[in-house]
Amino acid sequence: MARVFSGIKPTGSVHLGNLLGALRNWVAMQDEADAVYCVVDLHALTVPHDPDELRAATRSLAQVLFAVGLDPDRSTVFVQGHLTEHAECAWIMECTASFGELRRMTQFKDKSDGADFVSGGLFTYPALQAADILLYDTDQVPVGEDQRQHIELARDIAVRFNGRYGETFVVPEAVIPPAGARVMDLQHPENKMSKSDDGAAGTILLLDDPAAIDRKFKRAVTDSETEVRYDPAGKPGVSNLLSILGAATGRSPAEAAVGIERYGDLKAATAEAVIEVLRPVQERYHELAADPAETDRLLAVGADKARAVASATLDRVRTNLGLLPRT
Ligand code: ATP
Ligand code: LTN
Repeated sequence: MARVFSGIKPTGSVHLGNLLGALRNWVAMQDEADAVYCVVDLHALTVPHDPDELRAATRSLAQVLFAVGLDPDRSTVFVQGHLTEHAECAWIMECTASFGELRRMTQFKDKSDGADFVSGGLFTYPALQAADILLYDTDQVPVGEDQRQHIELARDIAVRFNGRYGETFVVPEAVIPPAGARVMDLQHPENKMSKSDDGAAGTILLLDDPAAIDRKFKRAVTDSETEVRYDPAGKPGVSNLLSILGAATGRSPAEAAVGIERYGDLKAATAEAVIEVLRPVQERYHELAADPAETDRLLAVGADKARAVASATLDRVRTNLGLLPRT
């Protein structure tokens, strides 16, 4: 069975784009692959943060992952900072990547441009991500298009390390979902729905109540025509609603359009479908949130499973690198 690994950062709130574009796929892969999923809290340290908020966001994101259907018996779900192996391996990855490679990462350029404080960690972020992936002998990494460059770097690091020190790492590949899996902002349908627009009218949060969801869809931007038709270039707002309605009801956007004549009906149908998709997720989330000790227990089980794999890989890495064995 192929090993699949992916990670999600505990910053901002999980939204409908994360669910339909990524997390649903994570759930589906539990049955097809040996799936390992990680809440990457160490990656959240690259920018200044509040410790209480990080602690709460990390646990809450884990609860979201369990609530959407990740099953600790069928996959491994853990918190990156619970293992020492990730930070240790990241140093070795930093010494295997070149300065030039790290400097070419567009996410670093985007996030550092104009920032008051740029941490060293923001620069070496992709080396930690390579450690995440390579520690698990990962075959496939499901991510959004924006992460492709980081996965390419992880591949290059694996190939270089294997060439210098002998076969050590599996060379992973990115699995990018089709463009249809992209959920756009309801107010600015030319941009993807994003965590960075937390709370904004264009973002449906996973924990929004039905009234908020209804209101956000009612106010969604459409266009001055009246025809309900799937045409992402010509009608981005209407097409986004059709994609969401289709994804929420297991149909294509064009199928979702059948029988809907007016924009008002499209908005109402989409809101209803999204509310129905989110209802059971929210119920499970609130149950889990009421019992944080149970979440922590599940995460401890996940960390033990993850450590068994990661520590074996890291032992191999240390030996092949020529680090003196610990006795
Ligand atoms: P930010 O806005 O801070 O970049 P984000 O909302 O893009 O955050 P990430 O943590 O970068 O969220 O992404 C988690 C996963 O969700 C990734 O696999 C990403 O591709 C996916 N994802 C994020 N936004 C969308 C979207 N609008 N549509 C589909 N998938 C998305
Ligand atoms: N950088 C990713 C999150 C991430 C990740 C990973 C994804 C950290 N480590 C390993 C896949 C595999 C992001 O910002 N979405």
